[in-house]
Amino acid sequence: MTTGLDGTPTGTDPGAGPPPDVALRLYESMVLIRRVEERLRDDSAAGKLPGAVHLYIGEEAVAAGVCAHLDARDYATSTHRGHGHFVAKGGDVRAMMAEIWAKREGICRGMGGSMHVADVTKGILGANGIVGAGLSIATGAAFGAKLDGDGKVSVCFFGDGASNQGVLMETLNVSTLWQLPVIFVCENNGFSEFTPSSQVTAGRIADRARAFSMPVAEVDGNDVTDVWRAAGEAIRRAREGGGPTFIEARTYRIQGHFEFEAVVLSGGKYREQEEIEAWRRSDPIARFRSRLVSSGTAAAADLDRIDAEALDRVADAVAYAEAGEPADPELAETLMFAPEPAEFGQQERGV
Ligand SMILES: Cc1ncc(C[n+]2csc(CCOP(=O)(O)OP(=O)(O)O)c2C)c(N)n1
Repeated sequence: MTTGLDGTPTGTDPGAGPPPDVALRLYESMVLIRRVEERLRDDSAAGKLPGAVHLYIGEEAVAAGVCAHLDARDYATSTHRGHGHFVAKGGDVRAMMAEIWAKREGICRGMGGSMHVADVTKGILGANGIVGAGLSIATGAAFGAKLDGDGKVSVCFFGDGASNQGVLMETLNVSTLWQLPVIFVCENNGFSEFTPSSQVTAGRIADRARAFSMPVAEVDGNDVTDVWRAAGEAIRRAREGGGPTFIEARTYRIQGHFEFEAVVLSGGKYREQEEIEAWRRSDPIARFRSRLVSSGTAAAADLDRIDAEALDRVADAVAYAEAGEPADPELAETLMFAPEPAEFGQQERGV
């Protein structure tokens, strides 16, 4: 529920859910992300991937619920756990997979890998290995959007760990002051790497935004309807010139911080198996699926078809990535620096 500064509801109808066509798209988006991540989990375990992957399994409702309100002209910034945001924002799954496999066909020509998937043509301003870096990028993009004056918005996905970075205070401040069309989406999954939030995070994360007089929504991040509703209100307000909103989505990551974390932990543990199992019972996809079926919004067979299509798309993307050419190491030098503006035009035209 969205609340104003005094904690009173700001007018969202708590009963209003997505219309059936949107509900099916939300389901489709979550399932596609899940199948991508499961395949990456398996390929990582099989030693097929060239680098580490941070998986989003269990958190899909946040990306899906927010991005359902965005189109390609809107901006989104992401984190090291960024595949879900890329997919939900409409990124090309084949090109993302090829990127993760470090192939020339990758969306960044194989030079960025899992933690840097980006497609500026779709407003996907990039996953980012620097915790909290997306905050300033998204706020800058929102400043540009405000200057353009055409109703674009900018969304920043970040973790609870990033909420302790100083840049959050700077971006909350300036975005409120200048009433920028930015939506801060904190994915509070309870951990920063192997450290529980309770050990490093003082106070309530959403209170950081309240201190700047920003509207706040605290939502169940495993309930895609809840996320969708709060994001819809925030994005509508931003498009209409009403300034920023802060959404804190409580969720949980089912996989480790990254695949192979067991190697780093060497026998140690930072959470109990029972806790993981409890959150599995609150799986966002299973919850939404049973609601869709019990409400008569969709037949189980329709959802099964969506599941099968997602599996096919992922298999196709992996086959494309596997068949690709290895990234060209020489590009590491030429792509390191942005070309001079004049040169840039020529490069873009292939001169
Ligand atoms: C500026 C910076 N500090 C530290 C790190 C190391 N690091 C990588 S991921 C991570 C935890 C991030 O936690 P959170 O923001 O909650 O995201 P989550 O992994 O839970 O999705 C840390 C500390 C980093 N990449 N960048």
